[in-house]
Amino acid sequence: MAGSQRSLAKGSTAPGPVPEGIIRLYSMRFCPFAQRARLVLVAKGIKHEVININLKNKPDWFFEKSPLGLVPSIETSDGKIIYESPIVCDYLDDAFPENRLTPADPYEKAQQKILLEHFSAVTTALYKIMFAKKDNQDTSELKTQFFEKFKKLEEALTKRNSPYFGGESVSMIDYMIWPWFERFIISDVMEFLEKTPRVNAWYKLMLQDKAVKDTFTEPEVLIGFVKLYFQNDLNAGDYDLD
Ligand SMILES: N[C@@H](CCC(=O)N[C@@H](CS)C(=O)NCC(=O)O)C(=O)O
Repeated sequence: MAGSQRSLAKGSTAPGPVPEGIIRLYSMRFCPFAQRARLVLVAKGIKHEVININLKNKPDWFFEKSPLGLVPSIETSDGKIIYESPIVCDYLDDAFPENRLTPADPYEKAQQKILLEHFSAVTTALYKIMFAKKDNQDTSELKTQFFEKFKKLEEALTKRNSPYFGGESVSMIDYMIWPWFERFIISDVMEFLEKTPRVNAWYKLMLQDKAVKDTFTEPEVLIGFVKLYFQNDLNAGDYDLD
């Protein structure tokens, strides 16, 4: 997996200036929001370096790099800081206009943003299931609620009649939602893909995508991370590193 260096924690020295011609990403190996930025960096072929942050024991200097204390954030060689994953991804697409991921057409662009809003209900439902599972609660009702939201994605592909959410090829919206599909295994909702044939076909196409392959985390590694995370292990983010 790319970006697999140990995380920097409290007490670490702040990294020096970003080298000319490079974007620096502050990340965490298992963060789906940070994966959005990693997907866009790879898909657009932007030269970058990744600095992983120990989110359970953050360095003090990290707040200068990300005022909300969250990953992802990016830093440019002239010291600009950009954070919040959709804003980071849009910035990257605008600042590096080759291999555009966002549609030029304003209506298409708006459609992608609307779908992203709908998708936030899917992620909320996934987190609810994950926490209920952790507490050994029954998740059947939560899974029904999840499927209600998830079905909207099948409807979107049906309406558009295209393999990807933005049309005939991969675009920004696909990368914005992908990271959570890798994490379906954690909430035990893989079975729902079988009930949504168009989304399932999209899922299989995405698995072949270069950026997806480059940023992919194996399911058993994700499961191992989540276990440590729930144990409040300070080094959960470094799970599976030597
Ligand atoms: N709205 C933010 C969410 C980012 C986020 O929640 N990142 C998590 C890791 S997956 C984080 O940095 N957590 C640290 C904390 O909550 O202190 C975005 O889209 O970038």
